[in-house]
Amino acid sequence: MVSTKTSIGAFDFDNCLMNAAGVYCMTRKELEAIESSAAGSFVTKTGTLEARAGNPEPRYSNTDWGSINSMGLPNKGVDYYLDFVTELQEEGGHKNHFLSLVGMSPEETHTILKKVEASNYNGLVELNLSCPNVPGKPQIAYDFETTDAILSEVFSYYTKPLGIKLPPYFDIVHFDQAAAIFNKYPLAFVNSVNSIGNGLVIDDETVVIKPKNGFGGIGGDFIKPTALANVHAFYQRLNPSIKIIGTGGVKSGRDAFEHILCGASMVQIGTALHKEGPAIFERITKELQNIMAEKGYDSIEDFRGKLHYL
Ligand code: YRO
Repeated sequence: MVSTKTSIGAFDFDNCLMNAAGVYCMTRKELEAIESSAAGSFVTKTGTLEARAGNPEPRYSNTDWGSINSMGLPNKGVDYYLDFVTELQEEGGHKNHFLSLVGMSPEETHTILKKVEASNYNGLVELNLSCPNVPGKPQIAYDFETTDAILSEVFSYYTKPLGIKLPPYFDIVHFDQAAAIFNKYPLAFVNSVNSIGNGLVIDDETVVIKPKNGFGGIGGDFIKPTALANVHAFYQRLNPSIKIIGTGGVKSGRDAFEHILCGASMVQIGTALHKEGPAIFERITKELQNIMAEKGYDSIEDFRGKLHYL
């Protein structure tokens, strides 16, 4: 039988497929549904220091090809998610998990990470770098000076396994510059990609989501080529100790196979999970296993990163 097991740092997972942050991960109930599905793990909705209601609805819309969202970071506050993953850790016998978090400012990010450092939670943390810094500046991950400063500060006090969630980059020089910064730090992983920012979807003559006059992050079919390029660009550039999580445009076993071929050790599902629900993990796992069996691969390490070039 072919296996889709994987690992990130010291953490093992029976399956490389899991949810992407923001989808099916707001409440304990949703997280429990991922936990009891065929997924290998879950990541929580990005938690901020205080709970947030997020933007006015409608703030998420499905399209034929994917989705657009401007949720505005609704979440129950980082303590809610930290308490839950710590509870599961201490109970034992559960999967390993990812706690996603970010502050509404670099100061708040450090406050949260110091809280996690001081807690009993020893699992993985995913720091969402697609977040506001100061008005008039781009999101943190598009401001390399700020990214470097935040990571430098974080690793002066944070000793537990930490990775970063990245927006897509679109220029080779940006891949080079970003990777040079990430390679300075003991990151457990980078996760590429968050939604492609600030798209606009129109139905007849009207936008489909209320916030930002309809502008929002794009997910689904159109983002797969961008996601694969980001996964492979970082796979080519990062220290081998920094694992890659591939996210973007995954709705079939073939899509997951391509992310792994580009170097992904774990593959996350967002838009398609939102459409199909947690039963998607069993379907895509079977599809991936079938492709692997046809090709004679026993484990994802047999083909991970082994993309062929012309
Ligand atoms: O709107 C969101 O909560 C959201 N949507 C995404 O597609 N990606 C994200 O990282 C987030 C949270 C962060 C932010 C976009 C609100 C700054």
